[in-house]
Amino acid sequence: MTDRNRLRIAVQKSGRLCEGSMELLKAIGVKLSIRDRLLIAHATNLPIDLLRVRDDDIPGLVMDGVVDLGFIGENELEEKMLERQAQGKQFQYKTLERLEFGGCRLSLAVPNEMDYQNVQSLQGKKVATTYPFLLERFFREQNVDANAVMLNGSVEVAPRAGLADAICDLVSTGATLEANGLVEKDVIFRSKAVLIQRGGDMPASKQQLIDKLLTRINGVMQARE
Ligand code: PRT
Ligand code: ZN
Repeated sequence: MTDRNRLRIAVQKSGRLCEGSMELLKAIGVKLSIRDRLLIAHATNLPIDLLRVRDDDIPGLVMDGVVDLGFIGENELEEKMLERQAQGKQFQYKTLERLEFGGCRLSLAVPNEMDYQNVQSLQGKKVATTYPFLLERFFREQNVDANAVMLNGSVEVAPRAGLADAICDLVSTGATLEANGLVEKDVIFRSKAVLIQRGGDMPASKQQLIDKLLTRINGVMQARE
């Protein structure tokens, strides 16, 4: 069981944000005893519990106030915010710090052979993505009438598989696009990992601990500049 008086922080259990989040926690002096299969890890020197989950779950856990803080990519956070807005659900949170890891961009990419002038070239086309809300917002802003096709994985093979005409996916080095015969055309969102806090009142003791962690994070980030 967890104690509600302890600060609860959600981190990605494994994946691209895991190492950066865990390294930062270590650098600011949070000592953790992690047992690989367990969802919860306790800090041994501070009243902090870590919830180790899939990154997709983190924005919701913070917005529902289930955890106090979360490390998450802005892409996932903004998508969840738009999704909740569309559903009329609450999406309160506060960004405490933009971090120096997890950098990537959400980009439109098309097959090498496609005649693409600008985003208007996608009029009436199908675009595969894991981020339909971010993509549809971009299409609305650009006055393009195109269809977002939701895929949770293998987005980059969708055009070859005949599922879509183009894709909108996260890119960091560009190697995945190139390996799949795709060219990056428009960046629709730039993302980094952020540390977010839930909305609502925070007990004074927890807020003091958050402030202490933030001061240390700023110190670590300055030292790394
Ligand atoms: O299991 P879980 O749900 O927790 O993890 P996940 O598989 O959903 O996420 P994960 O670990 O892949 O990514 C977590 C977060 O890392 C993303 O939400 C982004 O904020 C950030 N991030 C940074 C990236 C990338 N860079 C990235 N390159 N997320 C995914 N990619 C993928 C991209 O989707 C594509 O398949 O990497 C491929 C492209 O990489 P390049 O280098 O070939 O361009
Ligand atoms: Zn995920």
